Amino acid sequence: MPDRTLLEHTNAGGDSTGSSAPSGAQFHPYGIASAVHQIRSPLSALCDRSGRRVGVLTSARESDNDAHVPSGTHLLGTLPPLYPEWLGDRSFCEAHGVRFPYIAGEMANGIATTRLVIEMVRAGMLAFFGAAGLGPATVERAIKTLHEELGPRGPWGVNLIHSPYEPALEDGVAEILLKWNVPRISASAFTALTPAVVRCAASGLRTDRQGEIQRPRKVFAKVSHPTVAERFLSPPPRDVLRTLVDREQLTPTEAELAGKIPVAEDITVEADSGGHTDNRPMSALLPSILAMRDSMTSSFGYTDPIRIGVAGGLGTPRGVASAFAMGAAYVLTGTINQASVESGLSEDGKSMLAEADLTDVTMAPAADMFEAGVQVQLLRRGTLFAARAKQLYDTYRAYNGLNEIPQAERTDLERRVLRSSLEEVWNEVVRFWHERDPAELRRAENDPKHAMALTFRWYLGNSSRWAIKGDQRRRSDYQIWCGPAMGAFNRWVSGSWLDPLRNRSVVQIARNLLEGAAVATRAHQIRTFGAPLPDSAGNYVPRRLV
Ligand code: FMN
Repeated sequence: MPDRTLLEHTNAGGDSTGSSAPSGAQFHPYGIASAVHQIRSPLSALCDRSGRRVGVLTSARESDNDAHVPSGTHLLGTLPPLYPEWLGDRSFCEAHGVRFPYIAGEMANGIATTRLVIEMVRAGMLAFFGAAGLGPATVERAIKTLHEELGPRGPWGVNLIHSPYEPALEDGVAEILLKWNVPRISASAFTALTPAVVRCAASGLRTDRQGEIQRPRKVFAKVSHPTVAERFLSPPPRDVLRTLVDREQLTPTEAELAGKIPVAEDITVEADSGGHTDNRPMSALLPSILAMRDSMTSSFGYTDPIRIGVAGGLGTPRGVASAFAMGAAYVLTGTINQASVESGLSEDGKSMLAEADLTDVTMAPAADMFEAGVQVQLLRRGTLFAARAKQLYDTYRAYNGLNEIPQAERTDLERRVLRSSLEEVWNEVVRFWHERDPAELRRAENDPKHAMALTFRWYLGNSSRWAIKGDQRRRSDYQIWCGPAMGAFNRWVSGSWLDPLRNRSVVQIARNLLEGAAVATRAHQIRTFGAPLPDSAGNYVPRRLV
């Protein structure tokens, strides 16, 4: 456990007011720890005459430190003020008109609500509305709200998720994003570049008077694999551009300009995260993609910077600090925002997340790519969803149709998992797909295995909705996407101001993470001078930040 007394003492030194009480030289570990938290003041490292004791001196101005070096000590070096705003790549804040290099990521089915996006943008951060899984009409309503509340050009965005099984849906959402000229689009789950995502990146491209290519909107790409990163770091494939010109969805000029620039200039590298994830460690993935960015920038001769951000596993200030230290231009969080006041998840679901520890997560079959065996990471504690979804997947693998399932297994599925007869579920499946895409039903008529997949996907799709609605009758079936960041976050905030769910606004979560990341960064800087820091000096206790 961190030393709370020390933390309360040290936290008192730095806050968002920018206070910078001048103080004398500190050689005692507790005094040094206190100086660590005065991140907005310059800090000098000193050495005594023996050359063995290292201490620090903080003051309002860097020049003061030079003037006040106590006799008998000499200056090792001076650190400038450190603001959370400066942790990432300055070009990120400039390009997107935000104060902080921080994004609240999209969460499907509107769990990342319009309210969540609005709060983040008003606090100087970027956020994406969770459009995946929603019908085009709902997505359009949300865009209208964001337009009205935040203006047409504000730093808000919407997710465009690749839908390999429903290409018409992907095209339909892209059409709406373009119709409303949504200023930022987060493209995710793409393995190859589809016409929909290329159209979003290229439509409206033009040159200004200086001949520079101007983008009317910015596409972010979320990637967890180097080959996908490579596609977004390249100009779009020629054949896709040609198709779009033939369909009159791009002009020849737009296609020509698109051929000179990368599809995306903001690439979010996603490590082990909640929801869809390859469970890759950030420390392996990020350096590889940073190197790829550098070599592709040089080989294509790009002149504008390409920013690489990081998502996955971020739930503590030290985690965020490590992402920036590794070279992330910005950070993006997901899981921890699902338990925020503004999230669309039910209060019941949020309270389950608040109980989660690091290892209370598991992988289970995904609703959208069930047949392909794709899995998502989700909460294990307090719900039996993962075990039940795996049972459905095993059954799907074992038989060619519902009729082949032996009676005992069928009864077990109906009683324990579906809690409905297979016939009742099938009737609901027919109603749903009749509205959404009747072609699925036609396919199921001729393919009993597909009919079985649709039936089982009924459970996987509804289990998310039960969690969102907080349907107590199906509590043990809640499907709540969640990564290890949740447990890390809960441990960090335990007993602090951010512990109660009512205080976990998405903005306070972000501001505290960034403030704490600046403290952790400062502690690291001071450590490199050889100052005797107490172990917990870089810890930060959450508080209400204004
Ligand atoms: N990412 C997407 O690109 N599209 C989504 O629809 C989507 N839905 C999500 C829903 C939930 C409940 C969660 C927890 C994550 C979702 N994500 C989605 C991923 C997040 O946007 C973000 O990239 C990820 O959560 C970051 O990792 P973390 O969970 O460790 O914070």
